[in-house]
Amino acid sequence: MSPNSNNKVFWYFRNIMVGIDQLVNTLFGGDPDETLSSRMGKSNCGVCNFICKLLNFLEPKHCQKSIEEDEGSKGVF
Ligand SMILES: [Ca+2]
Repeated sequence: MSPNSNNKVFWYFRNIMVGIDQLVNTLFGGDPDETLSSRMGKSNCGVCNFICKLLNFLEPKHCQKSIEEDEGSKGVF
């Protein structure tokens, strides 16, 4: 899915949210190219599993579907 003239406003705000998401992941020591959902989907930590379960109410299997296999190598922690 990519932006077109009919939904540019949607994509504008979606892109801002992804940017904020990746900034927060970076602040927590993660790869700046990876979203928190992808990182939590790969992780098995208790807090991550809890947050992913909450996100499942918004979108089923959100964290699993968000996993970016090619990202994460630049994370510090
Ligand atoms: Ca990415």
